[in-house]
Amino acid sequence: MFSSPNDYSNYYSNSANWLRTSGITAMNKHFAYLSLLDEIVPFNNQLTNLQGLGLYPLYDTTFVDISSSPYSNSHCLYTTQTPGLAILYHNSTMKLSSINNSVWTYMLTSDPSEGCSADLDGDLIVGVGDVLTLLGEFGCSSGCTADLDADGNVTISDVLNLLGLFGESCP
Ligand SMILES: [Ca+2]
Ligand SMILES: [Ca+2]
Repeated sequence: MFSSPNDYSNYYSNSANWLRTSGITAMNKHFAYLSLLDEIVPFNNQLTNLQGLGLYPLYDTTFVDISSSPYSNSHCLYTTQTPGLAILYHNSTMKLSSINNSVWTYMLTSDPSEGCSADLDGDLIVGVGDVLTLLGEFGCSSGCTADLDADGNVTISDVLNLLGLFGESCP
């Protein structure tokens, strides 16, 4: 997600309305990359924004300066890198550095569905909602989203596949 400067409302001391409105993009496809030392949006306000979105505390914050990809599979990343040519800490997440290169590569190339293909409704856990979604597609033979074993059809094999993953949570 790329955000605008008005994500946090000082007047309401809360995240902007549009952040707290549920969207159609699954939460495991959102990533946040913050600067702990941001001079424009204090870190606590940034966290409030992520809470409004639902990303935090679903994912714990991970300090990228002392960890490496895949950052415990967190989607809430932060840094204290000095801004350098970016001048402000507010922009330090975008400066050219090996840390940022690693973080952006992680955010832009990680496949949230990897290892959790059975989470069909994107709530980060394989549960009843996914079973119902799969059953709703039972018998599908083209363009199926619930074709877990990728044989082109949604059959009993996919049901068994899903049940085998039941209860799994997704990074
Ligand atoms: Ca699910
Ligand atoms: Ca199948």
